[in-house]
Amino acid sequence: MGHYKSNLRDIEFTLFEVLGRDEVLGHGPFEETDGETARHILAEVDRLAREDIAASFTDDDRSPAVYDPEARTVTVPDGMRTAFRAWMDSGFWHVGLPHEIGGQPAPASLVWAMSELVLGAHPGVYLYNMGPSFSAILYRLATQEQQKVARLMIEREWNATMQLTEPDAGSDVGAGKTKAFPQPDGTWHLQGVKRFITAGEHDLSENIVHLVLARPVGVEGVGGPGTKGLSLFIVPKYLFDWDTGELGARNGIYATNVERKMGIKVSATCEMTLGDGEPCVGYLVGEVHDGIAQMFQVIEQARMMVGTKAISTLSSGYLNALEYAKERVQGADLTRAADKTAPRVAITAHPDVRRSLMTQKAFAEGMRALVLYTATMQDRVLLASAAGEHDDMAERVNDLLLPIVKGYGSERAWVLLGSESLQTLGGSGFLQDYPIEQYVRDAKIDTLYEGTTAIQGQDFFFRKIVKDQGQAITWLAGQITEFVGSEDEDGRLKEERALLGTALGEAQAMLGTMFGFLMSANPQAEGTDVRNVYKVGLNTTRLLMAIGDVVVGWLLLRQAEVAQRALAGEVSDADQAFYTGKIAAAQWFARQILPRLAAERAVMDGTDNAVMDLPIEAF
Ligand code: ST9
Repeated sequence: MGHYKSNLRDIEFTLFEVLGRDEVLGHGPFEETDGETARHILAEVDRLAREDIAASFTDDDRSPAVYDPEARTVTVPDGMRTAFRAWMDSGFWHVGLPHEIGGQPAPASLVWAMSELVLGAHPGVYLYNMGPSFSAILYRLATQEQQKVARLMIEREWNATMQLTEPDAGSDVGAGKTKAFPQPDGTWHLQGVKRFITAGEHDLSENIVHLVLARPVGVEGVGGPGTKGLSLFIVPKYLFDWDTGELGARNGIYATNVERKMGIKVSATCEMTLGDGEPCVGYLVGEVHDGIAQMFQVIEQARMMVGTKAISTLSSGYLNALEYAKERVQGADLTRAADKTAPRVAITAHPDVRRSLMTQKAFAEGMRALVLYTATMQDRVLLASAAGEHDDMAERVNDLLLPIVKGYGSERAWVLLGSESLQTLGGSGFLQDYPIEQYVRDAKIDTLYEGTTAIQGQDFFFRKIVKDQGQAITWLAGQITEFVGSEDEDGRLKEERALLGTALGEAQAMLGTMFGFLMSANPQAEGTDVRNVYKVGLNTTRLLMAIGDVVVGWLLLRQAEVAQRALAGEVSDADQAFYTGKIAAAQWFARQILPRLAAERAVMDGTDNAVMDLPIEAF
């Protein structure tokens, strides 16, 4: 048995029974992907993920990609090559891409469900396969001529990278120094060094299309300071014939180092040097110098991907822990602890193990629902766009939820993997005989790349709530309030609804406190102190986590309600257990997790600037 334990039953339950995806599958732009096809795809991807894709996950960690500093090349291990090939040959990566570039349009919810399976089985396969999703974004942003590049990326299976980060420009992308010099033929020559570039160099595809942010030089009106002065360029590894895709000269962009990392070791994290001694040719994306906004279309996909990866890893971590716990016999039942002759029991009999397993289950399944619910907002956006309309609220709610998926999802997953999933195995969890130590190492990056948790917290409050003037958060709170006020069939979830209502109230009060801090920092108002903005900054991550808990608690209860209805009818033994577990997980979360928000609120209420006033020497 491979390391990866998927949960297709829960994916299908969430997609079809809870989120009603049959309503969109097979309709409008998704005509060729109906419900039956979607189920078939999921079953096939699930099998492929567990068997072929997961096969080299461990070996690829132990013998990662090899960098040759002389040739400046990266060779991936054979296992990775085989797993990657299995995914490419399956053709399923076409699902969700537009027709115009050779794809099969499908709802984003289906695509993210598929993504969960691949990311859980072997994140490296996904990280070396950014070409398709980036080509779809490029197609949207490109000129007609450049759209040929997007098509070639699909046709010839070219990989892609996103290049923002530099040695002195990490979270602060606007500090980037890479320059772009205009050329008489309309191209640009780029010069600079990019850092932490995922899959920047490798031997899995004949060409790599790098999407690079750089600052134009010597052109009036563009190239100013900060993120707004950045433009986006297509920078291929090999120049090519834009009509046939035939490769030409090597372009001046090289991997000049590959990092040694704690996790996801198979994914080559490269330092890229551009235009050092030979020209690095780039093509401005579209006809506008609007690099940061363009790049954020890529970043949004990537943030969703990171959250999905983390959550998928937690789910497999939980299921591995569960399997171990069912088999591991240790100690007597607590009721007979004093009796040294009492029979030894499986550790699932021990209360603390039960606590841990149910906590893992509730978070893993609740956060899966969070990912898929967020994806339904993307479905709405796609449907509206196909009808020539614009679903403003779906866009806003998707934007609001992205930092929760990424920031909250990765934090909760990484902590739970270490503190609960690995812990369930006791000392064995620390061994490389089991996959969880690798999961912990591989999942840590999810709280870091694509914007750290601190960045997600700031994005959530300042951009997705304040700049949005609270529109999306008000809509979402309205949905939750409506649910709290409704009744389930037999009143079994009454107490949990009330707990959700209380937690929502705590979160709303926290939001009020944050606005209070912000207003008291307004330099334009009288009697304020600009340093009060620190009080906001001290609490943005807390708010993100609190609202994440409320949304997950709500989605779990929605699932429980569906399970309750199903149990009222005839169900198989397997479904009886499944639905019973869904209700139990929702109740557990409502009773064990949501009440903690009261403490978070109290901590926030008591915020002062003492820690900011402290001289740094006192730390
Ligand atoms: C990295 C590599 O870490 C990791 C590789 C992972 C691999 C990726 C794989 C991807 C796979 C994808 C799979 C797809 C699957 C298929 C799916 C198909 C369905 N939202 O606030 P301002 C824009 S890479 C949107 O003033 P500062 C906006 O244009 C490195 N846009 O910021 C805005 O203008 P305006 C990752 C946003 O103070 C402008 O930026 N690095 C958003 O100038 C300026 O905004 C990072 O993630 C947003 N949330 O700069 C950087 N935010 O306001 C982290 C900003 O007029 N740092 N814009 O609209 C940050 O995010 C900073 O907050 C900052 C600050 C750079 C934005």
